[in-house]
Amino acid sequence: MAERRKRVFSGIQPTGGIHLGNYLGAVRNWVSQQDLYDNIFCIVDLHAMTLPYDAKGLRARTLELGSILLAAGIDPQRSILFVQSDVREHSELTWVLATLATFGELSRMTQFKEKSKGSERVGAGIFFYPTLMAADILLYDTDLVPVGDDQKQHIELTRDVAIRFNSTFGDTLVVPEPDIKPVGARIMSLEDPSKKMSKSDPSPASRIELHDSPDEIRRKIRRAVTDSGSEVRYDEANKPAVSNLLTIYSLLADLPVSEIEQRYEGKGYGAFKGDLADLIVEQLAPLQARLAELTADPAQVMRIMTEGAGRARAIAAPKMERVRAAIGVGLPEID
Ligand code: ATP
Ligand code: LTN
Repeated sequence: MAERRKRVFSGIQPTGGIHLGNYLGAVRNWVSQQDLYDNIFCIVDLHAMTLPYDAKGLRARTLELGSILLAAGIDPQRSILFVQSDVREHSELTWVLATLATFGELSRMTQFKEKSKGSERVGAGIFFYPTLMAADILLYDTDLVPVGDDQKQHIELTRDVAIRFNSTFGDTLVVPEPDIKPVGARIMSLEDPSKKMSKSDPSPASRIELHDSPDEIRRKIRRAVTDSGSEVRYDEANKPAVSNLLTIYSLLADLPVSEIEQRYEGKGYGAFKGDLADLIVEQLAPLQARLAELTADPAQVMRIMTEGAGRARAIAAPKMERVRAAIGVGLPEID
């Protein structure tokens, strides 16, 4: 008998367009691995509520992100694509997991510490963020979670909570593994190579967005910080900015870094950056063309995601029933 294909689950927040870090660290891998696994991808709108946000624009951003993911190559024939809040079981399981995660564990999350730093009023949502993410993953018997490096700690917590659930209530939840690639899992800011490229960076010049025009892409790459010297060489410790640009080049051109170093030997940063900008423009062009088509047909995108929610619910609802039985809530079954 054929072995069950591994189940992949991952999520992305509708907090704005997506950038080259999201694409190279996560989305591109989701797309390229679609044939290998049984895939579920989720637009996590409930997570987007954990920091102050504009409620009036959230639905539009959710739809836009759906179009971007489809344009990037998520194929509804091979993957389920849906919106988190459409499947109510995510919220229900979050509560259960919140009773198992400890205050100490959640307080130690780097993302919580960073995102709550300096705010006067810290909503409890950002504190419980990892239990919602754990619920996303555990509802679908997920084996593998493809993400960027920044999510590693949240997946560790998910594993710990699943193991705790199983030892308290009996074997119910599948303990997932992270899938973090050795290259591209942490693309850095174009303005400060000590920080990751991020949607929440106030400076748009720090990131390339997937819908940036060719002019914007060329300008951002031209202005991207470089290191002292003029050699195009990979050296994370001494040349973090150039190393980041080399990583981007290598992933987009599908060439080893050593070959790119050779190609630009003695040529300096200018030629390298010009070609890198051309490469980004060229690689994003087909995606942008598909995005324009999908944006013109929102009904199609909505249909795909509504159908995706139905397929997701068909997995999540019976799973939640098993969790309810294991934890003992509700009335006894009569036989
Ligand atoms: P923010 O930086 O504002 O917290 P984000 O850019 O991390 O937001 P998410 O929706 O939280 O966006 O992330 C979606 C996916 O992209 C996750 O798998 C995350 O690990 C990955 N990712 C985010 N930033 C990077 C980056 N700079 N390099 C590689 N992967 C990244
Ligand atoms: N926290 C993730 C987004 C996310 C996610 C998930 C990723 C929410 N739920 C489940 C993988 C699996 C982030 O990228 N910031």
